[in-house]
Amino acid sequence: MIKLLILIVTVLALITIWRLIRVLELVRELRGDDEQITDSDNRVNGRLLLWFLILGMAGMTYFTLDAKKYILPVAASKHGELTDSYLYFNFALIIFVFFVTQILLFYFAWKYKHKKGHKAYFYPENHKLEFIWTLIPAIVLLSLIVYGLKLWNDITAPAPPDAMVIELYAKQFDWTARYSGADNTLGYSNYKLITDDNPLGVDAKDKHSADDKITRELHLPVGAKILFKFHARDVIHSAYFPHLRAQMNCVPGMTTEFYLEPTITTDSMRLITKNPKFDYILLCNKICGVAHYNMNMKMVIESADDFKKWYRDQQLVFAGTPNAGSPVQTASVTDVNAGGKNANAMVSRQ
Ligand SMILES: [Cu+2]
Repeated sequence: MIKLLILIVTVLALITIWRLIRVLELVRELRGDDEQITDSDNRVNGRLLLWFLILGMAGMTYFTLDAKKYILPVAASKHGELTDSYLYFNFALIIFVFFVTQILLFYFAWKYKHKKGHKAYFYPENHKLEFIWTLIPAIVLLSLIVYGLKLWNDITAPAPPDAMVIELYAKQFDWTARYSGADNTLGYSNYKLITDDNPLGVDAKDKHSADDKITRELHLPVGAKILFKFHARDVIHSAYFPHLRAQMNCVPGMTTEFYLEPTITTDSMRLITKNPKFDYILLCNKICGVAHYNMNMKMVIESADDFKKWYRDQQLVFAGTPNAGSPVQTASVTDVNAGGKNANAMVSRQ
């Protein structure tokens, strides 16, 4: 109620000011003043522009520095350090150009305000000047684009063959990880093989499936080379690792990949962020349905020894089934290939 009253008072005040200005204008007209804007008006406006510059710059600097608390901590992956430095270089450049252009803009508006008897110098063109101010931004932007493309190429380059393969499986509304085990090869999977006991549709017939392990938490050994293979069951999801500066879409019917190397353990990151409760997180970054906001998985980056200990205790994909290693009852991959039109595309051969 108070808010509404404040709003009404503000609107009424604005209307009053507007009407007052109109009255003053009419008085001036009746007096027959033809000089609408005087030198003193220009001086006041010039000074106001300078104050706008100073207060605006101060405010912008203060709020930008204050917003630092919202940005992510240091990147925890090898390529993340590169993308961050590229981003910060861009920020520095933009801020520099912003300050130079805005200071000149408002300074000139103040310095060259209209004075009685002064006439503006007519200066329509200068080809040399135009050439310089076109060439310099063009060179800067081109180098940024070329370097950015090179960076993108490096980030998305194929993973080395010894990278540890982990599947990330997205569905409404959770994540499941599947580790490929000692053979470092994920067993076949197909959506037609999905049952309550086999939520990822892993084919038990495939010999590579035998040592695959399914987990509800994502653990990564620090410094290891990791190749993620992404799958989705229902709609498009997006695997987003904010602290690793990585994101990849998970698309039903196809395998997408992302290669990365984590560089900072959870424990070290807790010290860096001075937050003893800090945890890495994997989020879904595509609005995939009503519980999208809640689609996440805890991620732990730890030493190789701690990882081994944790991994030993994880369940094999077919550990719970009585005939572990035998064909899944619903369908085999051969049936699926014979029956389904697009089934081949759904089978992910690793
Ligand atoms: Cu999702």
